[in-house]
Amino acid sequence: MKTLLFVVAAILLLCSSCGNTLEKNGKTKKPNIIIIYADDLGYGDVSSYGDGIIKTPNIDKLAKGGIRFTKGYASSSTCTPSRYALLTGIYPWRNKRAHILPGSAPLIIGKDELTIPKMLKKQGYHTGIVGKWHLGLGSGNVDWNEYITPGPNEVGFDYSYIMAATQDRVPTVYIENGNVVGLDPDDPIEVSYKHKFPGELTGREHPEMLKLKPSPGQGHDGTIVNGISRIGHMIGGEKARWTDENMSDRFLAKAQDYIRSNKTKPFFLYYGLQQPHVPRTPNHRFVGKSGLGPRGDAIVEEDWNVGQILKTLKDENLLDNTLIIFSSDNGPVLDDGYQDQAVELNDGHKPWGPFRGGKYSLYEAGTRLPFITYWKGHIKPGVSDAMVSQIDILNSLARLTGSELRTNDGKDLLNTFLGKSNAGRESMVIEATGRTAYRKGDWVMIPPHRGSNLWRLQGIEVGNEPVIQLYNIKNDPGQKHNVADEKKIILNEMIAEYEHLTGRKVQMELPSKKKK
Ligand SMILES: [Ca+2]
Repeated sequence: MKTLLFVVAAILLLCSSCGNTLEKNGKTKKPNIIIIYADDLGYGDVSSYGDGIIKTPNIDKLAKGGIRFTKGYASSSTCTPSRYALLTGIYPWRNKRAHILPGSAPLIIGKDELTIPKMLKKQGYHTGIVGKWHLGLGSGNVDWNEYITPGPNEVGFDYSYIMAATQDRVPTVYIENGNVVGLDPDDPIEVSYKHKFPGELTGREHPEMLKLKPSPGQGHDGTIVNGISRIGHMIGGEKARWTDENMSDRFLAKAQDYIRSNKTKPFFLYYGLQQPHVPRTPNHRFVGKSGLGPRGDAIVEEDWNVGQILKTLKDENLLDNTLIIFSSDNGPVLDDGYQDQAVELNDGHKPWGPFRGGKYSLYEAGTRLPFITYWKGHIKPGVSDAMVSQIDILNSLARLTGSELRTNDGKDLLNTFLGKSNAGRESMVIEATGRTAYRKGDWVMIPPHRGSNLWRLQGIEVGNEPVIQLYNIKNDPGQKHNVADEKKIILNEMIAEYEHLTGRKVQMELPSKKKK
């Protein structure tokens, strides 16, 4: 009998250490993981990073209580590529379909591709996404009135509550686990990015119906929904259409529900905030709060959401068992398609921080963003100058959760993300609307790219020059001095590494040669 008891006790003891998924003191040992991903939020938009003109006390709480990375990067300076790279750990320029997608585009993540939620599911996680998706849905010619597949639920998420693309694109409906929320079968939805539907009201033809007018020439003059015209065309689904001013609250409530209903097991939540992407439509509670108009108010609203997530975790006693990663998908833009006075009311604020460029740009502000890791009681607060990219998150979380899976492009920077090391990646390729550049150490090399450098409508320099550009970001964060002629050794080294990595050839056009 004694022997039997000993064996039982030994088995129990063994099991208590045989898997992180076992519960201990009512809490799961594997931490919950939440990625909070802002949309078009710039390096300087967060007060703990920037000039503090817009107050973001809740994001600052994460920054002050966690690791605030000063060299944290997205892989790309636009939505879809960055989101693809974050979830798959693969450079977006390797996937020809990873460009800014229309709302009718098919899913660009392959069935066999590894994703963060797929990897975490294998480690016993429940996985959910709430908010912006923008990685395509279906396989082409989606019927929005049926189960929409493949989508997030087919690439690793157990639960999804999303908008298909962006707030400024049709379809303007919420989709829960592949079904349009609140769809009336007698009022079916049709979506087209090629033609207008008979009877459809557009901003182009009915500007008198608009409460927010599109900026000329940026394509936001299609279907009118909630007094705002969108990119693309849609008819039907009247009852299912969202009200922009309630979107933030809707997504927040769904994110909170997800946390509460999955608190007994390890969960992964990807919370894709829609702010401050256009159209900027803060709820009336936030209107006028920033003093900078709708763009600033949308950031104040976004920050409040972050605070509510923290409060929910605290209330549910999950805060010391949840790793939070906060970042943004790309750099900032002021006029991005609507006349919301973002330029006129900006009042000296620098959304791009000390850097050049913004959204769409190969210059630094396109991809260098707020990047914070926070885990109460586990991460010692600090500031890290290590260079980290969002493509490193997959491999790092794999190690955190005991998975053997890795991607080739990502690095395992877990110790850096947890504040135990200051070692970052040495180099990386950055992308902007299909063009690429090479960032290494203190340097960035931008190959010659065709096209206008200044995107006049958005007021952003995107990095296109007919000559090679080389900047020392440390000494020249504003990228004012192209030193390609003076620093030949570093230039040649970077060109060789870039060509090897990307398979793209650099045209040897030096600034001095062009001046002759
Ligand atoms: Ca974006």
